[in-house]
Amino acid sequence: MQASAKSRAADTGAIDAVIVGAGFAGMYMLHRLRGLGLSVRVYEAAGDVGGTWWWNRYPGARCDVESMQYSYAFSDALQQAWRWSERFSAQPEILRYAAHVADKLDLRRDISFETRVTTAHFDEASDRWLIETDRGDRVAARWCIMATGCLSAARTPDFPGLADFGGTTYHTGQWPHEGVDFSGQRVAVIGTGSSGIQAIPVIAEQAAHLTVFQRTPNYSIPSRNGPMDDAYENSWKRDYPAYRAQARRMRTGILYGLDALYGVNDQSALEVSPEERQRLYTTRWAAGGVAFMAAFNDLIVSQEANDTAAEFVRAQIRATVHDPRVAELLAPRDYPIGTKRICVDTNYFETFNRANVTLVDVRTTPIESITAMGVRVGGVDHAVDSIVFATGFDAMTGALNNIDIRGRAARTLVDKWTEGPRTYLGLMAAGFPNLFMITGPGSPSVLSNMIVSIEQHVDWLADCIGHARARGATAVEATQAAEDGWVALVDEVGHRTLYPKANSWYMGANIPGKARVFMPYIGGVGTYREICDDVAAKGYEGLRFSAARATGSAAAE
Ligand code: NA7
Repeated sequence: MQASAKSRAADTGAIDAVIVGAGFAGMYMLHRLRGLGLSVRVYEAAGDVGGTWWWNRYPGARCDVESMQYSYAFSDALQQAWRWSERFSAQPEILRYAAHVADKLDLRRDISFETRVTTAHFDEASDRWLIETDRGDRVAARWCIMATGCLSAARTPDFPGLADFGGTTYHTGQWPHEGVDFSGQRVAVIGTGSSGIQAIPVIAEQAAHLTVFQRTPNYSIPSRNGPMDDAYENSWKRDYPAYRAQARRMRTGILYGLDALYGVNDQSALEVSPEERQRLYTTRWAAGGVAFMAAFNDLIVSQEANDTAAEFVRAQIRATVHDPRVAELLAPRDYPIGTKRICVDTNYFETFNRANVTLVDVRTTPIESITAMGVRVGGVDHAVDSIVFATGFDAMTGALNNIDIRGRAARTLVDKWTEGPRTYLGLMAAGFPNLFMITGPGSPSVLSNMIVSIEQHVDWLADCIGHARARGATAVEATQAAEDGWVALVDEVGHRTLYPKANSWYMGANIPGKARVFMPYIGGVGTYREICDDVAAKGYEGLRFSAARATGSAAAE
């Protein structure tokens, strides 16, 4: 189905809810709010549904959560009917799935595509958000739900000379929809995070020459991707609801396959013999995927335990890459494994054995400038025809801070978050009534299977909004005390792990000047769900419900 035509600027008057974003979060939120009988408008900058999968069309783009688990669970009919073709789905297939869901639920009639929300201002007299878009829409909505994604504000570093480059530049997160043919070209890829690691092997097969500019090497586990096995698919589908329920209780919201062999091993890496450790790592390396990190229960809390896993991966890199100098450059050393987002690849390290691939270390000598001809490092010019920026995103807060959001007393969210994001449960921020974030900072979000976390947030929010409406409240707001308590907990739990040791986007470290705060809640998806359920069961503890002055009702705690 084609995306709808651009909406014309419209003064839509007052509606119940605005949702910003039509990725998996916005789509399901729309479905749930419709179910409550609310009038809803969704604004989406892209040309169709799919969010991150609409934008990230770079070669090799693929999900690192297994296909059988990276899909909606709210409809058994949907999960039974859809068939995935590979163990780990590629971007085009996930996008087709998103479009299929939009068709099935007839979502597009409430979505304005190619429309970016620019401002959201809270009107204290009416308890409504006044929302404007770049197409001139103006609408007043009781509820404003930010389904803006955690990794949606693409970032290209401000390299000197960038404007002078005579070739073509691309960002992995804003890839041209018609695709790019690199045949016969000299290509530069800058960045070796998940996107770079997926794109590099595919581009290397097409380009005449590929030069990879690496600042920080990454730990990457082979995906062992392949066609979907019918028996595996059927075993999931036979008992889908039960497996989904199990996954929701896991730390990451992921069941590591149905084979107990690859589940979470509740042993310390230090309590088994070196031979047994090696055997377990080898088995998981052979099985592929992020279940590698579930080999022991202390890999993210104990440096000593972590060192054993990190050394195992370094040994694999050395065994794979023929040139020992290149292997050493590719072997991460200065941060614990898993504390920067672990990568999952197909032939990444093998790609550096190709004659047409060069690795340039820009850690010791940073990129000096982009010139008309290419990339200059340490006075050496690397001539290229195209540059691919795989340089990541202003993660978790970027998309929110790009909107002019003003809450009570016209305070901006940017101002509130100067020292790092502050939320209650990653869902709301004090002083910003009726503004909800799906998978916001302070929730498990990027540390989890995003669709599991999205469904949990959407269901919780739909219940919360239903609860507010039932009691005649026109405003729901996190109390300052509840927010303070949650921020402290997120910080405390984060610091019980090794995560703060890495300069990661989880910490805001990839954006110059951004506050260094560990942003996601790392207590686990299962634990987090229990906390949220408990909050709701206690009458939404930590939230204040009130009625607008215009209605004459009194505030109700
Ligand atoms: P990431 O993981 O943020 O990776 C960005 C990469 O770009 C990373 O290797 C950076 O090195 C590198 N980078 C950024 N700025 C520069 C400069 N100025 N010079 C050289 N290299 C630079 O983004 P991805 O898109 O790969 O992945 C994001 C998430 O999307 C991923 O984790 C999945 O969840 C999906 P650094 O490590 O900062 O030294």
